[in-house]
Amino acid sequence: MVSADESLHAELDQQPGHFAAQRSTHRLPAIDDIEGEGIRGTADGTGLRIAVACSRFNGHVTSLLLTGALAELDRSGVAAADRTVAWVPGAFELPLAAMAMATTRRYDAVVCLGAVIRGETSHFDFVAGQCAAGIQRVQLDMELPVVFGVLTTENLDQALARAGGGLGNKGAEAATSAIEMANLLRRLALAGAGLPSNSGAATADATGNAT
Ligand code: INI
Repeated sequence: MVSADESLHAELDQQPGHFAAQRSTHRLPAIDDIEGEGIRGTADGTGLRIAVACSRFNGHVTSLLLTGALAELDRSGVAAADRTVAWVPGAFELPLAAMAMATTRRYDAVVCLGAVIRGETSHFDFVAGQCAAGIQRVQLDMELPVVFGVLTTENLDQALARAGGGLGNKGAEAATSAIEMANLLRRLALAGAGLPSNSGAATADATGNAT
């Protein structure tokens, strides 16, 4: 049985230059494979400073997300000295840790990693909902990319599939998104499109590269 997601990818793969290269490890298309007009954040992490907040709850899943995220930061050129990993008890605590790290203005983006797996109570809904809302709030309030690398699944198998199993690694995707958004914000600032108060973040030259 082919899922709607898989058939969408199959359809997009028919288009020249689109998507196929990145499918084996990521479910996001590679930024370089998107054609046409528009301002984009590059996938180059050189010079970027990235914070990661990771939940200990469901740690056998979140440690896989973290491994994926760190490997992706390495691959993208983010130096080990330019990243910080902070552990929190559960996904509910991710927004506060993200806020604390964003407040330092030392980072170009924050990646939040967690795994909320539905149990038999409504706890899942509160934890997942407040985690997502809190992360979005930090991102908008702090005018800094704060990426939602939190799995919200019905069961453990679904979580493992998205933590380096058959459906890629959401932690790696989150790292990719953080780099892209950090670079995009630099370019938008250069283009005069706003976020003037984010002055504590690293500066960039006309290409969006770190200076
Ligand atoms: N935290 C998670 O990260 N994932 C879960 O699946 C989860 N469930 O299901 O309970 C969970 N709960 C803990 C929560 O995040 C807080 O740490 C706790 O409530 C203390 O504030």
